[in-house]
Amino acid sequence: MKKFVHAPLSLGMAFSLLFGLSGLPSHGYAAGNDLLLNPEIISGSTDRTDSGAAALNLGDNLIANPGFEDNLASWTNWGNTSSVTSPAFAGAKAARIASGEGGAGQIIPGIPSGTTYVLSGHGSVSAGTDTAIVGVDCLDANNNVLAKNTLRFNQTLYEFKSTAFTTVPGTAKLQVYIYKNADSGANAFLDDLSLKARSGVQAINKDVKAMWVWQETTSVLEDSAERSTLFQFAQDKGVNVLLLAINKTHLTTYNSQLKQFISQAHAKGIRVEAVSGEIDWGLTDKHSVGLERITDVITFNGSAASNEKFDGVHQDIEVYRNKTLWNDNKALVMEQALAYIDKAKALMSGTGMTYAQDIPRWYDGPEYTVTYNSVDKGFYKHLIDRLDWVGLMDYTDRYSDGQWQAVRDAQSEIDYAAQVGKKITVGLETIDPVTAGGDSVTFYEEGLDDLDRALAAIKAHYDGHAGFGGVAVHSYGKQKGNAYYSLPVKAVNHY
Ligand SMILES: [Ca+2]
Ligand SMILES: [Ca+2]
Repeated sequence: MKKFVHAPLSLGMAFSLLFGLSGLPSHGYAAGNDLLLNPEIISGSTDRTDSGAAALNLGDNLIANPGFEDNLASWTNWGNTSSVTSPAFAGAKAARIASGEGGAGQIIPGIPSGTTYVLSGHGSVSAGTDTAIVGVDCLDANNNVLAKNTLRFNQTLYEFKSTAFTTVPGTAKLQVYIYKNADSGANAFLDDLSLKARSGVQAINKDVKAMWVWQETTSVLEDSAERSTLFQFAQDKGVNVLLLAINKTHLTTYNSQLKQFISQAHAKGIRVEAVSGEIDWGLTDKHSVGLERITDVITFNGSAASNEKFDGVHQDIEVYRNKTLWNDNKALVMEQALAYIDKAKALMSGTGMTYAQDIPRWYDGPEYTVTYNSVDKGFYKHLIDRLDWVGLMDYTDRYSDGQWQAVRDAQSEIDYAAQVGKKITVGLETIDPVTAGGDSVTFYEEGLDDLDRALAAIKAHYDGHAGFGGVAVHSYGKQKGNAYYSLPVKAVNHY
């Protein structure tokens, strides 16, 4: 049963708890920055959604009829394959490969060599002794197979998997296929497949899948095995934006490791943003603390080669959590939080990085309006106006009336973002219910199957919406064992 609890738990709360429990240091503080005292710099009016850095994207889906909604149209049936209505992952239909060996394929011509593609899809089996496979072969002009890449599924509920590969020399075509060996005679199910060309580093657009990484930063900088584990996990889950918690030590003591980490991520098409934030950084007397962190990142980027630079600064400053001040005078707190962003944007101007913050899903409520710069409107609108993009903490596992609540709760923010040329990235929560502040906040008990359905529903609902900047998952959580990294395929299925 879902609890219908209004629980505005924050990233920061989870962050503080995680750091507190792990005994890791919080962010270092230091004195203010004189740059910000120059009023000419504090314009706050310049919108820069395009950082000017290598901004990249995925191409169109090259697979025809990728969700089997048109049965097996465009697919060549290699045997034992049909379309079924249950279990479908998305839409009304999926492909089933019945007991015995079988599969279906399609050939995509006009493929250059040396190009990177991302293959992803959802798969399941009727018995875990069998394996459902989605594959893509590099073919030469004569249909000889030059290289193979596969995704393998062994769970009885749908899983999402992803991999990236680069076409080998001589490639002229790709053959994408679904397949099952004879094995145990179980059924394999495949749905919602995708094959897209990738170039450069992920931009903030509908193809984003972001993931916050909090307490693992030091270990992934120090330990090559931990770093490989993170990169492999990102590839498997299709994560192409890492929101990496960064403190002063990471920028200085681990300077060379951090540069190496970023360049390795970029080589995989992954965007990397430097995350920091405390709840009081939005208050006037603490503005200098948050701004100093931005300056530290700008300094770091200034000493880095082009492929070693952060792509953005991302701050998690949830001013509503200054509870006494917030309850006493919300308008004042909101004004100070907006003034902070104006200073931050001025500081970021010309750096080539984006500036983003995370906001809770309920900021669009009618009680959160404020007059700022003589304009009276919703706090969330003022925020979206100023930020290059926004991570929406759309933390609810609720499903009713045929839709995920998270889809509905992102609508007004995404609609407004489209009006002002910004992007909203819709985040879901996976950390344990105790840390999250309630089981209805997180997909922890529901597991991967429901999480992936909710993520897919968000992408499907907002596909093509100008204000949609993809999805996000909070958070990696390997070190604590309480979040995405260790999320089971299914604990309790609420769907
Ligand atoms: Ca489908
Ligand atoms: Ca839950």
